Amino acid sequence: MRTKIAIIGAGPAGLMLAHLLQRDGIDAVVLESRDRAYIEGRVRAGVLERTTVALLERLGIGGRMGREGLIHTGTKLAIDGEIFRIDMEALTGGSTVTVYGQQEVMCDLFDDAEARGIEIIFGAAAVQLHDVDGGHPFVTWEANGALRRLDCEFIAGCDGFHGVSRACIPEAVLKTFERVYPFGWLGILAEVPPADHELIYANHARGFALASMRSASRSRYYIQCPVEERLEDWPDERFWDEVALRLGPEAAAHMVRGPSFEKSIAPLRSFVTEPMRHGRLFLAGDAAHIVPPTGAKGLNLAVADVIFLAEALTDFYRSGSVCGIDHYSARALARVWKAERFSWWFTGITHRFPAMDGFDRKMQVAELNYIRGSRAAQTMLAENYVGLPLQ
Ligand code: FAS
Ligand code: PHB
Repeated sequence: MRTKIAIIGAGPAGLMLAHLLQRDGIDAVVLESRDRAYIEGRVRAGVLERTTVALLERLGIGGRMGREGLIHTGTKLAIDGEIFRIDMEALTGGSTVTVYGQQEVMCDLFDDAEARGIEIIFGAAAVQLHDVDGGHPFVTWEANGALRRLDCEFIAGCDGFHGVSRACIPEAVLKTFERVYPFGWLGILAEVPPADHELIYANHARGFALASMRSASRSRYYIQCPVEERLEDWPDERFWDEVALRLGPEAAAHMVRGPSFEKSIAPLRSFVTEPMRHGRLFLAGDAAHIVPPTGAKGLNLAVADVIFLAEALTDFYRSGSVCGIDHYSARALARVWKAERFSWWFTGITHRFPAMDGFDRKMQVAELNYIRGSRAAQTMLAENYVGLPLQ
């Protein structure tokens, strides 16, 4: 087989890139190790920045999001149960976010990929990248016991944190930056109306909690928990009691309890790889960087990466210019580091760190109270949360 761009991974990064390249008439083939049902089954992101929403609309894939997505003009923070609102729309000159689950985004991307003839090879096992820093890159994989080969001109490594692409950049070239947080997020999905029509990020002496949703009848809640925590130690009732405590009486009074149909623990990490390009290999999304989900940036960063990458590749195929390709890594990393800083900062003022003492806690509360009373501080939070402009 031969194509121009071999895309490894059919998550948000890989599929969005495939749609962008297809729109620009650039051949690409997506290689994915799992099947569609597995990818659509992963809960993950819930908040879409304006740039992600705009891209889905530009690609003509925003119909269902437009009908079912929830536009949020603000978000809420709570300090030991005292809730205050950040009017993001007013503070950013009209920008909002859209609550629309990653599962729904993936379903829409797959539906339209089929309709547009985008080639996705599912179940591609043992994917290997070859000659990424030479002139003739190619990818091999196993399917039904046979070795398959795809010759290409460039490879887009969109295979997530645990993929194979990043390891193809020689250690002498690759620099990684990491912060592993001493806690995780225990999250549930339940078919109950949300406690509030907006998200509530709660800092509490017992630890962080987040009240989110997927629709007016489906809620997503998270509490901070020790990384080694076991799911079996958290029957629904204990979870609901704890999240009610941390959200505080005002939100708890509106909280509807019900059986969870999904429950999982996610570790929290900040991670960045530099550079995001090596030879003819480009990394995008979680393959190159991870943010703690506090800032709701992971999926949105993956989308920004592939917007930059598609622009660079389209420019190359249309004009022969390598300018975009050569600047892709620096351009993407400039945005990545700002999102890393915001996600790290927002995690720092909302979570309970095991090593914290009384003074640290007072600093957190003082910073949150400063935000409560300062338009400047709220503006900083709001403009980062809705998504910084693409540059
Ligand atoms: P993905 O990991 O999504 O996709 C990579 C794909 O590559 C997968 O389908 C995988 O099967 C495939 N693959 C892996 N190895 C392969 C191989 N060797 N060969 C072929 N294919 C391979 N982000 C937000 O923006 N907002 C949020 O609210 C938010 N909440 C989150 C909550 C949780 C609990 C978690 C865990 C994440 C959250 N995120 C959030 C981040 C999340 O959305 C990721 O950033 C996003 O899925 C990244 O997309 P990709 O880079 O495409 O990677
Ligand atoms: C979610 O709804 O899953 C969600 C929302 C906001 C975050 C993280 C996760 O910051």
